[in-house]
Amino acid sequence: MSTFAVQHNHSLNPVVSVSCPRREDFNTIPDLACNPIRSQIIEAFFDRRNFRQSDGAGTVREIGFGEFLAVMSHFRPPSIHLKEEQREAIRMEKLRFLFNMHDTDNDGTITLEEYRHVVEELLSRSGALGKETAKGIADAAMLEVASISMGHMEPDEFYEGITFEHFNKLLKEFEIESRMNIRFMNMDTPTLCK
Ligand SMILES: [Ca+2]
Repeated sequence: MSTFAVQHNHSLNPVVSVSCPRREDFNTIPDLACNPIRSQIIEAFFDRRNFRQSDGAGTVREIGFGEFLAVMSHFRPPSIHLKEEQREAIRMEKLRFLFNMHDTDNDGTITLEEYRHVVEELLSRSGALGKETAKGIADAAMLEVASISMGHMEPDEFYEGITFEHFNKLLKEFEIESRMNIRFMNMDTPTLCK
């Protein structure tokens, strides 16, 4: 990735030269190649909703260093010294990030169509399952989500999709605040800075 070049001059003051990364730059990251939701992760970096300072929606073609850091900050592990309300705030922030990743049209609901798209992407990696199978799995999973979120539904009732409130409820047992993070271990500095 030749996106953010960091150099040091003789006085050890970092000189950061930045070129704005685009989607194609992220496609060249080897560690992302095998990630089943690679396209969603890449798209998240270009989604205005994840820039913190921005109240706009929609996507951008390229991002600056500030936006890159803002998106990366959603993956920071929580400190062990957090108060309960701080931990909850981080949890909600990470949940919102994940929710936005699936609610691609930003209408506040993950519809069956949006959910099918994610499941198809996930299963297409295996190569063994066709589109119809993926659709069947997504539909069955959505039906279960509907029954958890809504309880009893009348036969003529229609489940519009997963709202953020449902999403939070579905993942209440999952410690997203400590699980959704990127840890930089055994980092090869030259690789990062080339
Ligand atoms: Ca939506």
